[in-house]
Amino acid sequence: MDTTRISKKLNEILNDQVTKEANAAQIYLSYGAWAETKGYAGTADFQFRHADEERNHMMKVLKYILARGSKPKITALAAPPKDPKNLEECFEKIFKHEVDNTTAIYNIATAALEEKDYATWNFTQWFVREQIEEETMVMALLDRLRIAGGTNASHEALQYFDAKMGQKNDEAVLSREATTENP
Ligand code: OFO
Repeated sequence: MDTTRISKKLNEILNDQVTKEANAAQIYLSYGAWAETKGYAGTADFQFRHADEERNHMMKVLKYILARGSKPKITALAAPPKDPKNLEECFEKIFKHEVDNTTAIYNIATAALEEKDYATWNFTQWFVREQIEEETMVMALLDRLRIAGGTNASHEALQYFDAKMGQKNDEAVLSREATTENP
């Protein structure tokens, strides 16, 4: 008796997502290594923490495929992109990467809805929220870099930014959690 509870198509795109999350971890790892060699130890910590988060996302999708009675396929990973030129470019590339990942999550949600696979649609909602958080967090970091002077930022400003990255709480506050007392 076949107990598989996801279609072939959804199985494939969920599998692609396992690879995508693992690739994302490689990107953060490689940017972390770049940051540390440039002396940005706090930013490197941030990237390394984030590499772990991406691996956790990979595990969630992998476990979901298993839980729905199918078998995930583990594939080779892509080489990470080349090193950024500076911190601003680093976070711009990360932002683009996150938006690209959001599109991939939306594609899974859309395919799940088309198939009336509400279990998979429900599963994707955790990721939809996670992507809002990640995009919000990176946008805030880009704002801080721009305020510090962008590519013309002084060493002192970059040092301050980097020190904050080391201690940073990586969670962004979602707009749905805002109140008038705590906007
Ligand atoms: Fe997996 O959340 Fe970022 O990409």
